[in-house]
Amino acid sequence: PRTIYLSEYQVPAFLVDHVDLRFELFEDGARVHSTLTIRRNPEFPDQGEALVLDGDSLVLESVRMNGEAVPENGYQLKGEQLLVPEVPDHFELTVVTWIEPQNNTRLEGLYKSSGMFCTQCEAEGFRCITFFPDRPDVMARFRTRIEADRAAYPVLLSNGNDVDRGELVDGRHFVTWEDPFPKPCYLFALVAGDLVEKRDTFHTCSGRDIDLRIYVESRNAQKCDHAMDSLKRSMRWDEEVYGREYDLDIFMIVAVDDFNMGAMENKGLNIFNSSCVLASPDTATDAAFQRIEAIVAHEYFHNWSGNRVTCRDWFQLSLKEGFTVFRDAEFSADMGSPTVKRIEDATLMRTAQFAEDAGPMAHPVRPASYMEISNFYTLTIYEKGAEVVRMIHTLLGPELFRKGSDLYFERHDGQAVTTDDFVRAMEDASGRDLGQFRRWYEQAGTPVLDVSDEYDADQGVYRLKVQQRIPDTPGQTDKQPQHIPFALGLLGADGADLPLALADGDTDVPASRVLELTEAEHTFEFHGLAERPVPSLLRGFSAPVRVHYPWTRDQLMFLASHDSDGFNRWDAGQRLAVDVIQALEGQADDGEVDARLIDAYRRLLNDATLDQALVAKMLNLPSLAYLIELAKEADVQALHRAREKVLTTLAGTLREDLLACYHRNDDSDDYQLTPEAIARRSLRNTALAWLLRIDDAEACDLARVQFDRASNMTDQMGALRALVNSGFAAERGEVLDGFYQRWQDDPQVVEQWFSVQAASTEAGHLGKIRALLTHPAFEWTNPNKVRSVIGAFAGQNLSEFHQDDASGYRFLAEQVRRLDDLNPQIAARLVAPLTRWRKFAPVYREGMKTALEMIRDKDGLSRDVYEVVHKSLA
Ligand code: HT7
Ligand code: ZN
Repeated sequence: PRTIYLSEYQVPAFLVDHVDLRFELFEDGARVHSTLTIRRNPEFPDQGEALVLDGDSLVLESVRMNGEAVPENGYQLKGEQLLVPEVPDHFELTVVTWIEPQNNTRLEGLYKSSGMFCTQCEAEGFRCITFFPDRPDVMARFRTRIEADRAAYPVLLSNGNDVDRGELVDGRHFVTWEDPFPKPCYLFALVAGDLVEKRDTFHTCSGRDIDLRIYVESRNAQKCDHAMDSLKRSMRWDEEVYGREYDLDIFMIVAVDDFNMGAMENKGLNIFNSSCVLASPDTATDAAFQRIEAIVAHEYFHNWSGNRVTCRDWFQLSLKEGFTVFRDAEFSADMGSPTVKRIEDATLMRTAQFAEDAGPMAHPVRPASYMEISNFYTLTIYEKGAEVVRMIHTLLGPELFRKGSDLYFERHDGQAVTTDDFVRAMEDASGRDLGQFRRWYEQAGTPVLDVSDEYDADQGVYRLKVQQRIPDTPGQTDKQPQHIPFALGLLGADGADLPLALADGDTDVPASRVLELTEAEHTFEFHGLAERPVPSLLRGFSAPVRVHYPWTRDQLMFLASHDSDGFNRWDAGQRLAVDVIQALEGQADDGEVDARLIDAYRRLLNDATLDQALVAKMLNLPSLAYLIELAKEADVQALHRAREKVLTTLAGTLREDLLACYHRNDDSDDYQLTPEAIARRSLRNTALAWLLRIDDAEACDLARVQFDRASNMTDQMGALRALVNSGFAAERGEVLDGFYQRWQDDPQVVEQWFSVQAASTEAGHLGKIRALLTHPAFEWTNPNKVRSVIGAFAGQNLSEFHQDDASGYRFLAEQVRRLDDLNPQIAARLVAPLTRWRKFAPVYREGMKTALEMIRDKDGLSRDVYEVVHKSLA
């Protein structure tokens, strides 16, 4: 496969002003009539250039130019592209193609899901529908007529407003949609199906009424309220926080069961993976409710950050994704607990994005090259990209940031632009120079901050030395220092924040500061300190960096109970637990768990004055994935044993406290989604899970009762998961069977049922995972089911996946080879757990590498999987 480079970007040779589409939808295929109004781009250097349109898996039926048939020697099919050598400066081109949505298992372009037609055009799916310059900087106005059988497809949707509808012969009908906003073709959408409509209205800040509609299969009609409420909250929030009003008169969401990602922000017609939109308390967990709110918001926010202002090319993907993730994170923080949201985001960064940034697929937030763009919908583009925007927000402050975003939207409305344009708007609005800051977009890898300190008691001066280094990544060495906002505080012996005076005699000094790191090394002095402070570093995870500082366990205990920054309290607890686990790694079974950790957990469990949402997070031990990420050469089984030792010691020692915590948080009220209620359920289910790790009989009874009586899925799933991960084999079998019997007709719940088993730590597991693949509810063509079994096993069940006989790796390789023929995007994503083979201890490494080679050697490997495997083995 060819590598595409950012440095080769050229403006498009032709622009498309208007697209007129007519879809004839049938059971054995679809005929697409496309009329493009095209003109040469005056900015393109060669005004004699041939017209080249992208295509993929299309059967070409006819080509007409300005209404006249183009003879077969007047165009060429070159590879998958349609080339028309002789074209005037302005013309209309009509192309008719035949496609087979019913056979489309890649789920790119037009495909069928549960009997309905739907589309996914980002990044390069539109070319699977018709020939087109499939690149985001070609923006056109679309008019779309959909024709289909009325009985089977009563609902026909596309972008914009419906402007015409009527009956056709043979029981068919049509609807025509017109989108007044020019858009790139990746935002095109079409849906045809037998769907029910849930309606609501949103009254905008300027007094317009927007017609809101969610379309779902009739069996899901009762599961739309949360998404609708989330949508209205998002619309209000975007008006209030960013001054962004919705622009069309109608906004639609459609739920589809087969979808490669979470959702898609098509203009006025968002298409969602069912699991990211449908929820009711009895079928969706708290986490699912929160995810739905965040994804609904994310897609809605794209209407401005992505659709009104879009990307010039796919190297700029983080322009829309990083900014929009930042926006949805702030929204979620405002809707719930900001500290908890920050902990969740930082955990994802530190566990998974840092791993990506240290692996063979590492790339900058603005990549310089790719083979297959679908592989670049990564944590780096999304999450690190959001952290980069957050740092601009931190450096500028909220007012100047808002000025910058206003300027960005105003300056670039209707344009396809670059991350550099975004930064420039921020600079121009604030007067700040972000020249060095731009390195965050260009340099891959996670910066490391080595921090050391000294205290001069005579002068009352505390000195903090901070050195930054950025590790090498594929194709990048000798990196330059980055501009890093480094938030910190200093704690006195009483646990209170000390004033941070940078010079003697400073008055009115803050208790927390954002220092700006720009050099490879800085030394900061803090004056007027009568005692040696305990540093609270990188408060709020103010930058996506690793911080190394030699905290003692006592200091960490102290920070975990006193830091005024909630995030750093949690972080101190995590660091303490990591230190204890790492120290136990490789020790014989009789290694002691530090009593201070047990004391810290006892206090957390019993102090009802603490913020319970934070306590619920602090109780979670660092995950095995995080411990692997921190290791130089990960011995997964040794880390797992050490972590289990800590967990079971805590559970055994704190049994009474856990039972008390469980009963104290008994939640018989109606289901509520407040941070307090979520924390109660989380605490209660954590207590249950821990007690079942030590096979506590009383807890087993509690879990059985909770499972039977739960009025919400969080509690039912909490009990199920705890039992599935316990040694109570009979109970485990019973609840799994009972759960399936009850929920077998609900695909979203069945997905959860699959993943709780695939992620279970029950020993001798692979046979059971294989059995799940032959279960009647498992579907190879449904990405959610594939993720819930294969993805959950390889991505979450690390102690079972990493076996020294390499069986887990061979299993994954087999499934990837099989999936590659069905859905390359999903296959490529599943390879991820193997890509970091170099990071693991030798006993694992060879097996992982061999599994990658097994995949590499498959005939007809897709470009998607080829890129991941070859880069991993390079
Ligand atoms: N912008 C959307 C990306 C997306 C996507 C990309 C590749 C393949 C399938 C896909 N489905 C959706 C999602 C988002 O970030 O909002
Ligand atoms: Zn997005």
